[in-house]
Amino acid sequence: MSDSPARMPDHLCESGTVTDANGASVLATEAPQNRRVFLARASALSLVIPGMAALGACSAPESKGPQDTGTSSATRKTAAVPSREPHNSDSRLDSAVLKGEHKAGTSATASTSPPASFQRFDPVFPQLPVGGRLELHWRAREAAVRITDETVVAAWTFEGNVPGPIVHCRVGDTVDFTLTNEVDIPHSMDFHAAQIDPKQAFRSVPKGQSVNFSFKPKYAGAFMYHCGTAPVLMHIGSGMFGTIIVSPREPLPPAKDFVLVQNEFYLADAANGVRASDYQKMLNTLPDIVCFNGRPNQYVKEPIRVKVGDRVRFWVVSAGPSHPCNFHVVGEQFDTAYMGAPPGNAVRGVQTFTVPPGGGMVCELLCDVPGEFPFVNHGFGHGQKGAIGILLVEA
Ligand SMILES: [Cu+2]
Repeated sequence: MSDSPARMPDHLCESGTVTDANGASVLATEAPQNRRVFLARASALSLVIPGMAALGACSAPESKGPQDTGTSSATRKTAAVPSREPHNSDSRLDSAVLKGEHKAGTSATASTSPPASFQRFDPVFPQLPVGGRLELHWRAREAAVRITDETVVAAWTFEGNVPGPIVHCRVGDTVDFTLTNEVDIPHSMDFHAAQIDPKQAFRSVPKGQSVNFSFKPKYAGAFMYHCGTAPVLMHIGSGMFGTIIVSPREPLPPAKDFVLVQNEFYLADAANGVRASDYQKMLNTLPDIVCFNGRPNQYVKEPIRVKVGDRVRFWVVSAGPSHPCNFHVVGEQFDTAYMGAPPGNAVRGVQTFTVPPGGGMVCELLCDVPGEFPFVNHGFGHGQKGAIGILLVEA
């Protein structure tokens, strides 16, 4: 893309001045120019991640290290490369650590060998913690994750998988969480189930450092967690997301519970058998793959099995980063869907329930007919890209 004024629309000159229909100058808003500058930077950098694009977006490389408070604006102005000042368009939480030095060549492509075989992601969540307390110590690290027999993704992960581990607790339990960052790019953790000062708890940490915080979930439901380091789009889009299930204090009706977190993959061509994420594709919001629990069509290949008479409860999260999940089970209806924290706000007789990106919904159906019931994102442009599975109801 050219940044030349000659190629720009006539009404927008280089200075960002906008003219009206009569040629009179009117005050330009900042947004178009900021967007144009961003796109110019994006085209100047290789926006395939992990790699220089990630570094450009996440760091101020002229800075010397975590203790460096930054360089002068004069230094930045004389830099030969496009400006890489942090542009926290998605988050204002991490400017304190974005001045660290982050080296190139940190991608999983370079440092990790592909996993030997495909592994189905188990949609069943763990038992409740004993004593109402959950202590988690996770690592942010890079990993090559095989999402189909043919496709290996170079991912940024919590604990080496996409999605990250399923967390399960109850309303009022204490979740004590520590994240240690093992890689050069800063990372962080944002639990949607927490009410907490995000500037402290969700702050980014550089390599070798940890962040710790605890919280007591106030509401039941299916909640997303994700890395909140700017640009958030890149960190979620590269695999740093998952689900925390918060059960209510009073048990819900007995059911077979399953977690489905939908996400999109935006992938570059394979290099050495591994596909990196493509940030420009993320910005264009046209995914290559949309899927449940990080692997397209995995529950077609190996269905979720229940029995006639079972109540099935789906805890559905859309991690995005950009698209909703229009959740539908073919040949079934949700007898109950919860608009908010279950068991409150129950809606009866729902055919399709939309889960927005960054949201989670709980829906139940009673399996009184045997058969194979496809569960899909009924936005079929996305269902077709892998957001489909089979609920097998056996007699
Ligand atoms: Cu991250």
